Amino acid sequence: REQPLLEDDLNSSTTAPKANPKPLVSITTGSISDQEKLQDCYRILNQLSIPFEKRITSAHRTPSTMAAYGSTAPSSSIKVIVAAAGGAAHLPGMVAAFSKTVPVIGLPIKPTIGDGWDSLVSCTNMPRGCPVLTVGVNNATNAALGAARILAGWDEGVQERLEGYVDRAEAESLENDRRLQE
Ligand code: RP5
Repeated sequence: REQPLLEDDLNSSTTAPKANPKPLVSITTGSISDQEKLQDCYRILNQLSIPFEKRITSAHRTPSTMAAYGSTAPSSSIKVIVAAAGGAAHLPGMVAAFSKTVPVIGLPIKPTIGDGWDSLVSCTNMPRGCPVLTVGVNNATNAALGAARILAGWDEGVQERLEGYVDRAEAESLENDRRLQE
């Protein structure tokens, strides 16, 4: 797992987030068994002070709940959905179908059988008209940063904190390069 970034940048933020804000990002997994793979996503959203909610809505076990979840998203505070599932990963596509206008980031989870290719193509091979913006298998970091980039388009506070995160990551990489050459 990556080391935490951004603590100093958060402290220097001039656009403070509100206390107890409504969630801007909703993260749904298909199963409780996916939760351990989502930890980097939760950590980064917390670092960026982006309010989010966690759900478990299964396209197969709780299809009615999943449909209601997707259908009500456009009229809620939610601006981005991260949908994570493994194997027969129908959840991201079905949530995208029901939510109609909300950007859905698909996070393919590596299943217990296979390397996650099935999860990946389940997210990417959507029919025209119903996009799932897909990150790499188990790449919860990029799911969080992708959501942050979408929000940064209209939220100056998120933009500021995300810039801090990216700048810190660049500084860390340059420092690693310098140490390697010592
Ligand atoms: C998918 O099936 C879930 O997203 C999970 O990745 C996979 C296996 O689920 P469990 O059988 O572990 O609950 O729906």
